[in-house]
Amino acid sequence: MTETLESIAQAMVAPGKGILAADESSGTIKKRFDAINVASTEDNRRDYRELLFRTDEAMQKYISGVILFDETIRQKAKDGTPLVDLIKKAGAIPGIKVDAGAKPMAGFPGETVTEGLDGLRERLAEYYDLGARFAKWRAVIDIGDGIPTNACIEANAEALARYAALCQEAKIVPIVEPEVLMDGSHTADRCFEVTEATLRTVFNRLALHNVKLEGTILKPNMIVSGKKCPTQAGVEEVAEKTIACFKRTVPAAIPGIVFLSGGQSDEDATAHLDAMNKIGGFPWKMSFSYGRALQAAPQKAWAGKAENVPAAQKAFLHRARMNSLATLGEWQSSLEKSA
Ligand code: 5MM
Repeated sequence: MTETLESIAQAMVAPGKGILAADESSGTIKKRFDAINVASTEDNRRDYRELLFRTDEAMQKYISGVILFDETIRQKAKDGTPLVDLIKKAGAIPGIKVDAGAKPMAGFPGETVTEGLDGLRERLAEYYDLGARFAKWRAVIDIGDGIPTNACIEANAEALARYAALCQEAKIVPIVEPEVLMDGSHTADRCFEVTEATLRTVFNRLALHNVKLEGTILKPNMIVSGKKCPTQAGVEEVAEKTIACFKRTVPAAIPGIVFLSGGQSDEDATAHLDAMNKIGGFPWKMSFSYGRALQAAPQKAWAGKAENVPAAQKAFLHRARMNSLATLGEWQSSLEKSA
């Protein structure tokens, strides 16, 4: 079959499958390794990611694609096999994070704009040759006193649209990730308001830049209460509000919405996704592109020790399976307890 943007995007949200976000940049993976007392060396990062990509059952049955960091897309497994080949062998699609990070926005204290457009055309061509068929760019929108400003939302949406257009020119599917952070004490309704405004602007800019929606995947936050909000929205409320917000703002031509976990507990991230799919009645696939909610458990089980690799793989398989069930609305909390 000829590979098109549409066929790649459809494969990324194939039934029962979702994306493993393993694109932690150097600073973030160091933070994750610090938490398990593992030194963030090139070999340790390789060993850890290799154990994930060699979890055959998880990769073959539940993972449609993996988002990689620049180092990882060039890295080889201990036996010399390129890590990208392990991913492809499992039937998953390699992807690449191409943004250069969220940087303080001049004139707008407390807000950031994501950089990385300079030289992006050339980098995308190289990543295509290295095997990437989709990419990811994350914009960060924080909620606080007087923020986000329209200027911050507009600047980030414009960058996302320019990135997405360059990806499609390079035959690479863009994952468009505008993340409204769950840090802070705001309510779920405030999260709704900001996410709605953000998504409206993002889809406006995607249209302005002639981005083909059929070949684009959206990676958003769910509508949740801020972590420090005294009243926390329950599972049903999160599911209903998230669906309502997306029905208002996300065109039906988008093949899939793959959520980020954003600091939710593993089980909350699964329960919310499951509740949305149990409700159903929306035009897009709703799946996952979790980083922390797929990796926290295997990282803890691994703790940098070779003898813990089977336990870490078991933990990764379990989370991948639970989230796969959630994409079908077939998860139950009892499955967590029995495991
Ligand atoms: C895996 O974390 C990704 C990379 O973050 P940095 O650029 O800060 O290192 C991150 O973009 C991730 O893909 C998404 O935020 C989703 O991850 P979570 O952990 O929120 O599910």
